[in-house]
Amino acid sequence: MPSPQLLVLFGSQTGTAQDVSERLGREAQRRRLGCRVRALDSYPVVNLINEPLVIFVCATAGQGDPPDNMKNFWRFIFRKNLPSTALCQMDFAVLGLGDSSYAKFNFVAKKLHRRLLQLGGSALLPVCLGDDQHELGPDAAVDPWLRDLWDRVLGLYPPPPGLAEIPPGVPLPSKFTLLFLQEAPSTGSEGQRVAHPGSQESPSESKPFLAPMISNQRVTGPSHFQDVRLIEFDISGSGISFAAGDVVLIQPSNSAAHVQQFCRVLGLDPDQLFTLQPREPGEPGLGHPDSLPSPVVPRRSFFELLACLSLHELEREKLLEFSSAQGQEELFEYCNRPRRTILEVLCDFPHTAAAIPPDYLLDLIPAIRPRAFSIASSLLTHPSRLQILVAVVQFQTRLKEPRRGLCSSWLASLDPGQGPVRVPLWVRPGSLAFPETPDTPVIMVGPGTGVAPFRAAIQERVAQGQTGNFLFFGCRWRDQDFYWEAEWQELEKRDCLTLVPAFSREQPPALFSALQEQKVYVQHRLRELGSLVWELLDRQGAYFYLAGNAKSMPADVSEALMSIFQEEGGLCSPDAAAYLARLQRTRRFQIETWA
Ligand code: 2AM
Repeated sequence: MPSPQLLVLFGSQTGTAQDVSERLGREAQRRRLGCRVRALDSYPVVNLINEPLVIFVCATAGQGDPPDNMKNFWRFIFRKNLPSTALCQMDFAVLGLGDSSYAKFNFVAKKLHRRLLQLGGSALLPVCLGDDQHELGPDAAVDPWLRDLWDRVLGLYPPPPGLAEIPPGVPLPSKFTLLFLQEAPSTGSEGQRVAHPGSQESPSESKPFLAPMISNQRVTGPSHFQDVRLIEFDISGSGISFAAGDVVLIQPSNSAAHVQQFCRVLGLDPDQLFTLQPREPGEPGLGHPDSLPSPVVPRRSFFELLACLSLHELEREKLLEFSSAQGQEELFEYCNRPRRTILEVLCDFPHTAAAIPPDYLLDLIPAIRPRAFSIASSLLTHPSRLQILVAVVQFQTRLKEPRRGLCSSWLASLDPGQGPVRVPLWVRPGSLAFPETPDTPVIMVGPGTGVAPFRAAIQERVAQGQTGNFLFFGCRWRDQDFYWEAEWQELEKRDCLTLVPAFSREQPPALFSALQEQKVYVQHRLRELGSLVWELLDRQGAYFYLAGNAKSMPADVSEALMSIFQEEGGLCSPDAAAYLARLQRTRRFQIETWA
């Protein structure tokens, strides 16, 4: 094993940072450098003091936050008592992945770079600022940075004499070995991977709880454009507990139709059980083809490996083009823009697909990531139950076949009326926290499925006798997508809730089609009730919450608040901005948005 061993540590939210890290691992292997690739939180951070060479690959999530799988590392590395020489033996480089349309662009990578310098580390290169907004995606910044990185690393640690680089067209050995099975393992890895009712441990990603689905009900009217589901799970005996604002993570599966198609294109027998065993300990293994991941947009690394494995001249040529630096624009047009799935790409390269050695499947295709949903019910009103509100994601691209969200479509397809259905899930704290005092008012703004966490909060607060619950809810039509209307009315009758609805499409049709601004949104209702909002915030110390679709709604609502502060509070514009910033700093203004 060549020395020193390179360590690549990643913090990844959507999988891009992991993908780039794995690419680094492959490039190291081609250069005959020993390399380990690990998620930051699965690496024992105290061992960093012995590492000579570390590349950190970090995404920045939402509002400048570190991704979930580096949160523990993040807390540790910023401890005040770490000596300034802690990492003086380490050469490091930080590769950031971010989105320049967010204010805190690559915040995590920049802050980490500074911190590693403070702790005595030596930077091999300036921090790399990968940008999702770049028309060629993050690779536009990552490619040249990686070239510089390898120059620096090989300058410091030249490869052993006589060992040439493995050229790009030659496949690296697969990370897994294939083992055919006669029958499903009863106590194998799959059996141990689920949390059993009554177990002491609370369910987690490595041990999800298989929750029985109790109901799956469409809550939008028949003529509504969107299929939205209220889904209820039984969590009795799971050890799962949660409070308002928490989120549930759900591990979806591929649809049976996709699995069948996948097996067909690859020439796999769907009834043949096999397992892929990691050559190195620490890699996850998978069993039945049902577990194979599917509709995600394949990345460049996928094309690189596919090109190496292809035996068909024409297909190989095209795949090589897609995996080259010059081919990135074309790859973007082919793959990212229409959001083509791995399965569709495999169908486009049938000769290559049919010849993929099965032991390469997990090198080629990433595991399906769990999806997070705001919990929409409270244990105080629905003991042993967990409810979510799911909009079934469906959109049209230039491809004829409509694009479907993997998790929401899978959930929608499950019908507990036809027989028992179990869904792997676990919960984690969300970013919303509600005041515990009995009479602090809360103003909640949640258009569409953004109302989900507020239903949990309202149920919890009403059950605890907390007063001052104000909900601004936005939907298109009173009779199509007004979730939980009867429940809200009941609470209003009991004086437990003030509901302010905003119907965006109930204006006279002539006016509506002529004037977009005739739409009534939650921010319009906020402005209308500006003096009440100001009174609640400024005099009564209210908390303000915002949840929902991340597009322009959060900015529009913040703008409405700013004008309320000016009109009702008499503040000038900079003071209104400072007022809003103070609310955010003191956690009296909290946001949870999703794409
Ligand atoms: P629309 O679809 O009629 O434009 C839930 O999706 C509700 O949020 C719908 O009534 C939707 O209206 C509305 N909505 C869309 N964009 C919004 C924005 N920028 N701010 C507030 N509400 C918005």
